[in-house]
Amino acid sequence: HEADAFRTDLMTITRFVLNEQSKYPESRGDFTILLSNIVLGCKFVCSAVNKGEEQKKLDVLSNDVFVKALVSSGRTSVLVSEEDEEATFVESSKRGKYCVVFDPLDGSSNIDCGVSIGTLVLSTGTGVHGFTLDPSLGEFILTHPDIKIPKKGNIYSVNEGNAQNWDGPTTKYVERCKYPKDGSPAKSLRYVGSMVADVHRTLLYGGIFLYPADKKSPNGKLRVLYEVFPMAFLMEQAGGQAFTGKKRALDLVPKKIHERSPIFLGSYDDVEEIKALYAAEE
Ligand code: AHM
Ligand code: MG
Repeated sequence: HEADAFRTDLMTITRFVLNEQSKYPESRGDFTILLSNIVLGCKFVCSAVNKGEEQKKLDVLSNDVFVKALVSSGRTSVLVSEEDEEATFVESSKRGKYCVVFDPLDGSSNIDCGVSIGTLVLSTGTGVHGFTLDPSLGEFILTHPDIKIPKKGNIYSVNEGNAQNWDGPTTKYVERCKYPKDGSPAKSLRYVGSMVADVHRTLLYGGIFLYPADKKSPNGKLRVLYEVFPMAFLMEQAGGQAFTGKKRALDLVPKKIHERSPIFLGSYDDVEEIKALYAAEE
């Protein structure tokens, strides 16, 4: 049966990346080795979360595991973690060619109440592919090949508690989500408060995720290197868009490692609408 063939032909994340790698004759497998160490970190986070480690410890533990796994891969030269003030420069005997920037565990305020905090989807520039950890196998298996975000969605996702401090275009956009002028149905609001979970839902169901600038945080909250860039890259690879309020998010050039930026990302048409509102302001 076709279904059985699919169930028994397991596409692990390592097999997937080796397949991709074989398309580039000059590649030497460095990325595959790097990724298998990242995957180890992801498995650790999963097991620690399931054991019910408390939040504080889990952040620190996850960061330690990622840093050690990445250094020991022998494929990295600079590590920049959301958890560490300074970048880590790998000692020369273990140095490789990759620079890795990461947030070891996103949405940590959600840990203690068991709300979702982690997903792993992968893009190496040839679409977005979703892998699910099968705990009995201890392997990430390809479950969502070539994810494409719906062109338009009916969900908006934002922390509305900040509404009193928003700028004009954001206020107008959210108002339109609730009271559409063109006769279309109002959008639904969904906000987990873990960016990984909110963006994951946006990828699969469509819609828009916003973390705008506001009077209290003129640069927004989310960090360019670990939150804005990776999610913007995934969105574009899935056929959506990511906008900062001024420009395409991937055109940002950060000046410091922990820099923040406002972000609007999601379905192509929904992001077009917010872009138009910002353009009208100028
Ligand atoms: P954190 O680094 O404290 O975990 O903050 C990052 C998280 C994101 O996952 C999420 O999108 C955002 O903060 C939610 O912020 P807020 O609570 O202001 O809505
Ligand atoms: Mg984070």
